[in-house]
Amino acid sequence: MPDQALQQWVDEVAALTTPDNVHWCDGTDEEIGRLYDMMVEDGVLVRLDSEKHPGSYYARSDINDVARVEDRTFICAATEDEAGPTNNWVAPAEMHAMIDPLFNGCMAGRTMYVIPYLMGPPGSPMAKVGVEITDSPFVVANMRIMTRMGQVAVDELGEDGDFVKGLHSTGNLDPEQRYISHFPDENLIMSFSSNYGGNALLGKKCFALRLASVMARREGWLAEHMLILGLTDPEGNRTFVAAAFPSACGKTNLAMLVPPDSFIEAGWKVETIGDDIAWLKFGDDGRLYAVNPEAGFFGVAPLTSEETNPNALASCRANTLFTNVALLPDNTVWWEGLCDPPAEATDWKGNPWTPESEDPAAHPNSRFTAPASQCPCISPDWESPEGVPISAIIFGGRRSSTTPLVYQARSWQHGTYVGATMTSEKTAAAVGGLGELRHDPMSMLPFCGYHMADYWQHWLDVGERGGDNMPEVFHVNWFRRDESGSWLWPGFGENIRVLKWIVDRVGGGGDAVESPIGWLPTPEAVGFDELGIGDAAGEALLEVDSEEWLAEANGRGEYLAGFGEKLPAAIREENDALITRLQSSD
Ligand code: GTP
Ligand code: SPV
Ligand code: MN
Repeated sequence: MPDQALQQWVDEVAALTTPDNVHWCDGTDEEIGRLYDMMVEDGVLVRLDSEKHPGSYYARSDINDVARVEDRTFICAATEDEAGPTNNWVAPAEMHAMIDPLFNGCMAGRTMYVIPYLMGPPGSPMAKVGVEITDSPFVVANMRIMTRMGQVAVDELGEDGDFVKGLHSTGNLDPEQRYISHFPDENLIMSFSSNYGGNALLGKKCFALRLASVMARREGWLAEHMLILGLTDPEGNRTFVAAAFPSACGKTNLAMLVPPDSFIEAGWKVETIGDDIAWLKFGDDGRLYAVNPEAGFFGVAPLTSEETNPNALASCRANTLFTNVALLPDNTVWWEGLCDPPAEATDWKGNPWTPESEDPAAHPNSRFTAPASQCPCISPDWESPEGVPISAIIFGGRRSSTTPLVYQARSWQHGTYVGATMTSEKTAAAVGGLGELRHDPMSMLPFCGYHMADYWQHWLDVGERGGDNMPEVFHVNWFRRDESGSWLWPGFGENIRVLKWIVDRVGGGGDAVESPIGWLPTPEAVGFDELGIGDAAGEALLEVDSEEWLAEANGRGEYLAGFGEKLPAAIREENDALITRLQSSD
């Protein structure tokens, strides 16, 4: 007997969208096998080589449907003030009047799939149920990898449980009719005319961040755009950290980092809990514990290689969906940076491609959808119902100048300010403005479901509650460049040197020098010598230029002032204090 409210909603949606059939997804192998066969037959998917990529498929999207669309993403809170200045707001009734008609009869001739899914580990007090209704079998296949779909969710829901409603239709993929709308007061998401990840897999950013952030504020926890990893030192001490970097700024890579040989030999080990989203809640001991609400990785393909991220490659060898990469004649896939270019390929648009072609073969935001359980370094605790205790929170952006490799905030309040004033260069994960520097607080600019200044206050409140048990806060930047435009820092596996310093600091060690922006490591503490990073590059990596930083802080002051009365005084005071420290450091 399904949940009554669910049955009623499904009936209502079917009456509105008039599908030919309604199919309740059970998430079994047989079901997904049939769907894959059907999609291959219909030409929606290509079945990949059964030895090199067993159980895996290749898809090309519409060429106008390759990334999140932030300008068409809406938070339909009751008032504009609740949504805040960083979100697009339309009143709920007005949005319904605009988009409900788009769903009118939109599934005629199609099958309507009802997908019950669980976000969070089964049996976890943090887990929450969603139901996505979609007319796209491609979305069903992705959701089956990214979430725990079927019976496990139905069981959790019971006969009268709460669930988040997500209504999705492919529509006609017209970008002008594309709407990703959130109704926090109705626990409802409505998504029309896109099949792309963050726009269409409604458990991910729409539920687990935008709606969950609203719930988290109400219930006293945090829903964050963060990876979660565990680091074991040679003595066997295990430390867990969570890190918030904006889209396509290195979360998946850091989450499954392979340490350089010298670190492996010394006994360092990295384990992955999550690569994109963390739900953090206080445990009985007063510490913050994190769970990964997802069950899969929706990872950026380009530049993923045996050298940069072997664990991601291993994760997406089998049972994976590849979207908008290049297809090779032997039914395998390729993307820029994977290995030497093939002599010929079919590019992401379906055109013949050779190494002489001008455009890339894979779209810069091409992705793999792969089960997290296939990651060689997945943590034995990745599905732990209570989550893992977090000792450090790391913010990070993509900055070619100004921001040093790593620094430690002075306190939780200062760390909240550091997160609130993050800036990063835009990437291909969202449509528009590639490379443009923008403020992206806590890497949640596109994902916070309410007023950003209220969200900062919530961070401060959580910090008050946690007191001395709160994690230490850090900021990293892997992307600083020299004058010729080359990366100053090798990144990837070598990032463990920065993680090691962070863990040392959390444990009360780690050589550090105070600077106006916070604590910086000494060059030795992050291994510049061993890496052959010379004095000039080393200085540039750890430089805090007072003039540049004064300009930065003044810019932040203007940005913060834009939040008006809701801006927490503590955040403004932190910026003022930074300016004072910079002025007296000359
Ligand atoms: P989303 O899935 O969009 O949230 O992205 P993400 O934050 O998980 O980013 P991901 O790890 O997929 O990395 C995005 C891009 O940054 C890839 O092309 C990586 O190769 C590149 N990248 C990741 N880590 C590093 C690093 O340490 N140094 C450099 N130079 N590039 C990196
Ligand atoms: C991101 O853009 O941050 C992603 C991909 O992780 S999406 O699922 O589209 O949000
Ligand atoms: Mn992301």
